[in-house]
Amino acid sequence: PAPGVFAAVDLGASSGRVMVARVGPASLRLEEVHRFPNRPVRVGGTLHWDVLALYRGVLDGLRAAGAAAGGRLAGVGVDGWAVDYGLLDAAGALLGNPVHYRDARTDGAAEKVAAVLPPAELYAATGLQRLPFNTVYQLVAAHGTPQLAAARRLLMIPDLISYWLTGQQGTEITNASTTQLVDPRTRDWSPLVAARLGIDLGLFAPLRGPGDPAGLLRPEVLTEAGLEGPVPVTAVGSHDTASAVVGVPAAGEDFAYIATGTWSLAGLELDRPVLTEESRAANFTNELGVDGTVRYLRNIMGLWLLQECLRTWDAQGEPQDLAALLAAAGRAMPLRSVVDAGDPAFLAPGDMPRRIAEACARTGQPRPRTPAETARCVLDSLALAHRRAVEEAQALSGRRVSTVHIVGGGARNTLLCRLTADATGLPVVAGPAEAAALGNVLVQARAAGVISGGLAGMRALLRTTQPLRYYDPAGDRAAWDEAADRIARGRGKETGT
Ligand code: LFR
Repeated sequence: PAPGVFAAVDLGASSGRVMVARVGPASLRLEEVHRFPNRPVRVGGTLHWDVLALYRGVLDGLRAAGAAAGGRLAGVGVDGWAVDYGLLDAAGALLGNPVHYRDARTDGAAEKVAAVLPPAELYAATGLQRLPFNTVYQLVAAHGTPQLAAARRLLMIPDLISYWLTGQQGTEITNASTTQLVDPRTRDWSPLVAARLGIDLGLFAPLRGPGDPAGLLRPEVLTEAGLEGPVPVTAVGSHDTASAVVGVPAAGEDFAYIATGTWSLAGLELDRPVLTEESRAANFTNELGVDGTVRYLRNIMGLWLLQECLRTWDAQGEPQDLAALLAAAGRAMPLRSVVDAGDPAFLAPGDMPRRIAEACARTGQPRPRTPAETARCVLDSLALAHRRAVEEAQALSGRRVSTVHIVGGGARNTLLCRLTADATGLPVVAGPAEAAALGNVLVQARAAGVISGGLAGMRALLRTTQPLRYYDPAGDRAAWDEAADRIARGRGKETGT
């Protein structure tokens, strides 16, 4: 088969990008052609995504992709963050701006849901971790609003972008699994959960899977992007984390992954869900992956902690240079103060340095005083949360691992990678940073017949074509154990257990 030029649209919480990949059976070259900021907007007390600005960025990106590819693209795929959605009226028009998962409208929704569907039953049916913003909680929070009443269709964000590009509606399964309305055993909707929560499954477009056709770019899009048609759009792992896990360059099965970016998603790839009571208590999720896999993982606050510190320092007139800050953090005293990087207290936007310092003080540790000390606290804490997730995922699933792969933006953060190797006591392979875009184009290329085989083959192609970095564990095990105990004690205190 001839090499093909594919475009990946990858929408992250802090930026969107369009990447062009030249894919052949033994070659894979990725190039970023357009990156645009994703800046949420607060309107009337509600935090929204600026979805038309994102779509503008997608169109500009496709134009840049066309220019890089001589006007001809073999395909386009769209992935993005999970759980959020747009509502359409009966004519297919968007009803309002999609709401951001960090918005406070879901406060108290989990309790409302628990009153009609006990958490143990909900977990047994969906295998999803308890995150305050799961789609079901958003829908329960929106219950009775005129907007939801007027809605005839709900499209997850990547599916909404695909709809605007093609005119065709669908619900891609990897992202559908984050709604908490899908049964991970049948990989289909759970009528039980929907009925108990009064959610109309007719709102959702038919399910489709990674590799399924998702329509053709509309003529107006071709014109705007300067592309020659036809250009097929393919459903990929439209949840960015599903695509990022395809992009993990692992050999064999005994690996853990940490997809790092705004979030750290740390866990294992399994072939069946773990729905035990222990798994629920540990708050592990069973999201659906490409090729029938299950992403067994836990959400950790991730580099959001640092991003939000940077934003705060900026607003306070003390802007920090990231490279200099990370270098200073590398020299700061290790493990002086650490926080629980899984704590939902860090979810909402707002003064992050203060919230971190308060969490340290509450658990009897010194408050970080400088930006470097705060950054060190964040990175040590993330490494500890990575360690805990990797250890618990193994214990709960019975799968042992010998390597940890770090993919996504955090793979560029050498301090985070080194600390994760030290904390887990396992070798870390870092890269690719653009794992989601790579997973996106690999699934497209396979659907187009340019490459063949399963995840193992795609990963072999990544290993031979993408630059990777290796970190061997070093450092003082006892110091990491002691810091992990400090966090566990603090967690016990806060939950009263
Ligand atoms: C990562 C991610 C996570 C999801 C969170 C919210 O970008 O998709 O997997 O839990 O964003 O959608």
